[in-house]
Amino acid sequence: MAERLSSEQLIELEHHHGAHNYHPLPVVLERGEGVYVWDVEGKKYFDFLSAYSAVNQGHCHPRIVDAMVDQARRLTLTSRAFYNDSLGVFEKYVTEFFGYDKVLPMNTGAEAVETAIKLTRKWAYLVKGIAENQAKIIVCDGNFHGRTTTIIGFSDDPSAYANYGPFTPGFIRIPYNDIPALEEALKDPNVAGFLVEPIQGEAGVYVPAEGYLKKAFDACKASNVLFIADEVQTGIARTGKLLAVNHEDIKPDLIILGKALGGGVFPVSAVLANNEIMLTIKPGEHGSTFGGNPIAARVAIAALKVIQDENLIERAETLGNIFREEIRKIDNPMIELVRGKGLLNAVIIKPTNGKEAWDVCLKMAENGLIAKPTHGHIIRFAPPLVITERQLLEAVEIIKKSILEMS
Ligand code: IF1
Repeated sequence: MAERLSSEQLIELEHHHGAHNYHPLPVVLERGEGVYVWDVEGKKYFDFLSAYSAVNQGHCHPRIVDAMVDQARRLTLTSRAFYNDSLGVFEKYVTEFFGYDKVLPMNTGAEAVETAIKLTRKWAYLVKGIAENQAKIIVCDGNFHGRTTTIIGFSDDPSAYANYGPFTPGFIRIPYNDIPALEEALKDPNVAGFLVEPIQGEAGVYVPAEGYLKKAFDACKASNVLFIADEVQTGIARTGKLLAVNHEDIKPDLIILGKALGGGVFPVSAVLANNEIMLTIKPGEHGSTFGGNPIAARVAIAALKVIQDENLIERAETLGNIFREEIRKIDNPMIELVRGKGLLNAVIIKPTNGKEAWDVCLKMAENGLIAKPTHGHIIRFAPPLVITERQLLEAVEIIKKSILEMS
């Protein structure tokens, strides 16, 4: 039996042998099931991060794990040089599930965002008729779309872009949730697309004003500009609708999916679009070794079936309302406000007595719930959507207890 290493020993291994590109909470996990995870010492926690919304269906969902294992025993990877018996089945399923003509499968969210950028530029030159290399894409302050050099190039977060230049040209950044700023930017005839998160996750679950998405969509359509929704984090039922854009009456030209499309077990991402946009890319003009592989295809079908069969959209809506209502009842100066949609929520923590969000997260971990701060003073709370009301209320008690123990 291999020697069991302690949390401290495992943390030391990562510190010594791994890049220091993260600063994790000092919790070392070894098992996950549904809403729970266990550390190597056997301590049980509620997972309230869900791997940043990639584990919407709960840890190690049996149907999704079975789909992965069954396929892995039969055929794992063919590349796209040949056909296989899974990709077309997935493509039919996912395009009908979301209501688009076609899908371009990739692996990570950033790859899907890059794919959407390339599709938008192809469409700009081949359909809209913008002059070669002049296409521009509008993005928003506070955006987070991934970590590639092109994507960080249009970020306004120094920790994302500092000392990584030079960057890809062709992006215009405007304030989020600001229609006049968008209308002004849309006057540029070389604008091809508007890339936006329906709710800004990393920015601290920034929910735009009611009607913002519809007004933005209409403004884009009036200027023959593509509306590109990044639903990598907000999609797949997380905000109480199948897609966060479904809270308003719009149909984006491109939908970017990732994270929970892979059911928390396998990297699966995709871009959905109709033929006029999707067919601008011809054979050999874009691709990926693992994009659309048989395991990803079978896992994604199972991941979406679980969303449907277990009514996770309605559950996120109902339990999200309960969560925000219960947190708002906590009468404590550390809790400035709670905001979100469905089970994508964030609590703004007011530093008090020298304690801040990080300290609250350490205390919650002690009390059996893991979550992580973003931008210093905001704690994101995003449990797997399979959480029950009783479990949610139990978790709220842990949050309340931890806050009260802070002061
Ligand atoms: C990290 C943040 C969240 C995303 C949206 C694309 C991607 C992401 C809206 C790229 C990824 C992840 C990345 C991960 C932490 C997490 C994150 F804090 F970084 F910003 F969720 F808010 N679009 N978000 O949220 O998808 O390539 O990672 O599969 O980089 O630390 P990816």
